[in-house]
Amino acid sequence: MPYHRITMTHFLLEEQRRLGRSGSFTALMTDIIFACKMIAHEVNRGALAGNHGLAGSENVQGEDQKKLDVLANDIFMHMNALGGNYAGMASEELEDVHVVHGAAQGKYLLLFDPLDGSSNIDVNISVGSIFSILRLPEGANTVAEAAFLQKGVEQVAAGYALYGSSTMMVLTTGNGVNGFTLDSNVGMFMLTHPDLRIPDDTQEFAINASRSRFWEPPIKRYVDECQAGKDGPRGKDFNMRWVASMVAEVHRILVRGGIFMYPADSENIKKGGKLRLMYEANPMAFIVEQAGGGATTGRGRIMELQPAALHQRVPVILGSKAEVERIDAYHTEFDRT
Ligand code: P6P
Repeated sequence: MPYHRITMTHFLLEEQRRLGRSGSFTALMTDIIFACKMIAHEVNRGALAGNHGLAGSENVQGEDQKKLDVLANDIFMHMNALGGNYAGMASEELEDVHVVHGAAQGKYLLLFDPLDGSSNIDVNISVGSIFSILRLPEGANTVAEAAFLQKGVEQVAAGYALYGSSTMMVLTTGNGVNGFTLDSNVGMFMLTHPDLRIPDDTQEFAINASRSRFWEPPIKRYVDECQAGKDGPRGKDFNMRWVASMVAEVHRILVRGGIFMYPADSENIKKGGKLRLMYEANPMAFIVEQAGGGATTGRGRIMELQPAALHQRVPVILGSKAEVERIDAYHTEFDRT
């Protein structure tokens, strides 16, 4: 029967009833879903719509913005402002927070990387959107940066859209992780991956190996042991992947296990690492932990970090729990020497 699946909206309504949630949360997600559908359309049209290439501007990170970076950011901001649920928003593409309805109306804060991995657009490799939802702190009269600087454990929801061979959305609201695939014939995300769980063990690691000369000893030890294969200390062979698109890496890990590492190293340490805490590491850490995996800096749980700045960067090690625990142990041993 072709229509045995349920839509993402029906799934959210069922979860709302089951958890006794207010309808505003489902409304929040409806706007995000719309935004991701529109971005998927623009990504899939690619060069046909003149969406490849540079926008001719830089973002707050000092990175050249792609045309689709700007377009995706505009779509995310416009669509999510319409619903009236957000007090404010923060984007990788914007230096400052954006006040939407102020403290008077919106109860939530939306943080997002509108198009992560955008260096892959022109070469047609998967890219994605990452989002994180926080509550506006009780009693907050203004929506300033300080209101956003909450630990990852405070997230109400987190998710991503993956614009890949199929367009998918993955979402957690703190009750497990579920995946939805866009049926472009009817324009609806359908539940296709209920209750995603990350296998504790893996034989697949992901790291940008061109940076090995900068790595700290614990990371070098872990990767060397993986590369030593079945005759080495791990007693099994490993495979390596590197897509340069965090959303694609995390999705692969959710579906079949694995470990993703973007550690601080001797070259990026002055910036605190590569990936951003508030709208990349925290949402992905929430998703991975809710799927039974681990997400640390190598020296502590990512979601326990107290943010000091909106665009701060952080070391990221996430994926299959046993592997994250092993890498953490290597850091602990190293720090004791
Ligand atoms: P590198 C994309 O720019 C990103 O933020 C992540 O999506 C990705 O995992 C990483 O950076 C890629 O970094 O060093 O391969 O360019």
